[in-house]
Amino acid sequence: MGVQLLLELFFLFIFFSSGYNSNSKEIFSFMHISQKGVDEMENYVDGMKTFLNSEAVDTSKIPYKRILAVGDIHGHFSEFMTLYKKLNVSEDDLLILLGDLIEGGNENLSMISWAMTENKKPNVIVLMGNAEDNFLHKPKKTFLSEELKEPELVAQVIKFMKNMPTHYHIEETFFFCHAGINSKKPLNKQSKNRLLNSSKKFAKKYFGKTLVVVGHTPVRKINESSTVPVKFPDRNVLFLDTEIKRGGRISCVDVLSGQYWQSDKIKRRTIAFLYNRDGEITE
Ligand SMILES: [Mn+2]
Repeated sequence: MGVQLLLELFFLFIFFSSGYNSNSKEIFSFMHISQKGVDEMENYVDGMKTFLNSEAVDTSKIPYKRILAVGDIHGHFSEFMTLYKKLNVSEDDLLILLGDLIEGGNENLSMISWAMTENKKPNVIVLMGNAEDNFLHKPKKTFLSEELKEPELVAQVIKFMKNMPTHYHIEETFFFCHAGINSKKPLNKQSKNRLLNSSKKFAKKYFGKTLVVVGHTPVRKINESSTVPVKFPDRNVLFLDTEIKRGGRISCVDVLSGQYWQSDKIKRRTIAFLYNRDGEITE
């Protein structure tokens, strides 16, 4: 007997044992859950429901269906694409990449080119990580210089990286940056260094009501056994780096629902696609 069938029997049991007093909306929600199956039911970040239901959170003014925050990608464009396809991003969604798009894998140019093209859309935001900042200060031979032979394209990439914002604020509810903050300072007065390089320590000292959403610190450093996004216990901080570089995955959380999705793990290290200067895929 499959898990799916067991699950449906379970919900049928709950449904009938709950009696016939339920209104039609509740009946629908039971059927909805049983159809979606066990995977999607489990894919919610622990503690996010509590955060979103707290009195301090007002998402009524936010004009998006989903706010999708994506953690560290580190040059793994093919794996990022396996995640991106699952997301079915539409114009009603806001997509935020939390930085560290490069350094680690060998699809840095593909990743940056994709980001440069997508960034032109009003509902896509690409934040700077310490990897982009490092590259701007001392470009390394092992990385983009190998892939980037055309000086014009190099110039475009550098210009794009220089203009990457370091953080993004949505109302008083959400604050996005690559690594973290100085908890003693207001969110709109943070230094670039803190935003890009903070260690996990900031989370303990942060008592704000705004949810701070970051990558950079691997989730296993927050919770040793975790391979999925983690909300810091009793604090409004969400960690998203599930370590694609070290056998993990790339993660995305919809901060309006707490639902998350993950990429495939790394299968092979080849360049699957290259984007040309017009943002078109070339094989
Ligand atoms: Mn980082």
